[in-house]
Amino acid sequence: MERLALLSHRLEEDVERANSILEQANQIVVLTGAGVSAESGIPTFRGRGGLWRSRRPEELATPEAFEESPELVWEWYQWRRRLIAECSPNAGHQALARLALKKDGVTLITQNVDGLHSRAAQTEAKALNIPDAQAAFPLEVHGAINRDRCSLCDRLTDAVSHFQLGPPQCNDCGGPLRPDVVWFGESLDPIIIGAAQEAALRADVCLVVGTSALVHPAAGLPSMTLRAGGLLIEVNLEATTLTNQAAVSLQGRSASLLPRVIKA
Ligand code: BV8
Ligand code: ZN
Repeated sequence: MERLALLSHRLEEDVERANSILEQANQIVVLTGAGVSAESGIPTFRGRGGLWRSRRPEELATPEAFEESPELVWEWYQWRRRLIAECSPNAGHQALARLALKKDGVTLITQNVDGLHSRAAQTEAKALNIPDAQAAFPLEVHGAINRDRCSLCDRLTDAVSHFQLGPPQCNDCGGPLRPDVVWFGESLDPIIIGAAQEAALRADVCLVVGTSALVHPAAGLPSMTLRAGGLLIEVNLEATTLTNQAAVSLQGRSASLLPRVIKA
């Protein structure tokens, strides 16, 4: 019992330290990964039950895979869209939205394509009676699964909701539609990743939550804050390559830790 009490006391101290670092910071950048959405029921990629456990990313999340087997890739995204449609933002998304709505100088950046941060932004802005939720909408560096993009003319449309065997055709040019996400081997939108890198460079603190920090260039953002003299706070279920560079590393579930760290 003694050891458990000691561990939870230490965690409480770390939560307090993280909270005071955030309170004193002028510029905060937040980077989230699949771990933030795990407690909403959306599988992560590399952890237990992760999406890449049963399939290899190269088979499904690359332009070559889409070229090779458009039906398989399209079906996989349809399956993920249906799953995400049943899920809601959790207390971690809500705490981050409140932080961004109530404190100046906060930039949310997400690798997730599930749109849960944006949904939390809208519900929290309403709950706080803040007319404009914009401040809590994240930079979605890997795109958004609920948007389709034409592979030929880049026309954007809301994701097709009815079941469709294989990718639908673009109404403008007849090209095959694809989810508007960034696949491996594809460049990120230079405006979005540029804004994210600028925010990381000017941040006093980078709060990194629920990411294995393996996928670049997004995974390089926390190091940009560190190199520019900022601090790192990590919230994750397990240790990552960033853990030993963190001023505070909180090991645990983001949906329970974030509301305690942010207390906004
Ligand atoms: C690029 C959208 C320039 C799709 C994703 C060879 C050829 C080409 C490129 C490369 C190459 N070698 C390396 C590269 C670069 C490559 C890369 O980084 N590869 C890695 C894997 C080595 N990057 C790219 O290709 C990028 N583009 O570099 O362009 C270029 C162009 C041409 C040629 C060369 C370079 C594009 C990368 C974007 C890929 N798209 N997603 C889709 O989602 O369908 S990436 C995918 O991984 C997701 O977006 C996800 O967000 C991202 C990162 O994963 P995580 O979010 O970290 O999730 P993960 O499961 O890994 O970890 C979850 C963590 O949460 C764990 O630590 C777990 O412990 C924790 N956790 C779990 N539960 C909880 C929790 N924590 C707290 N609470 C909980 N409850
Ligand atoms: Zn088109």
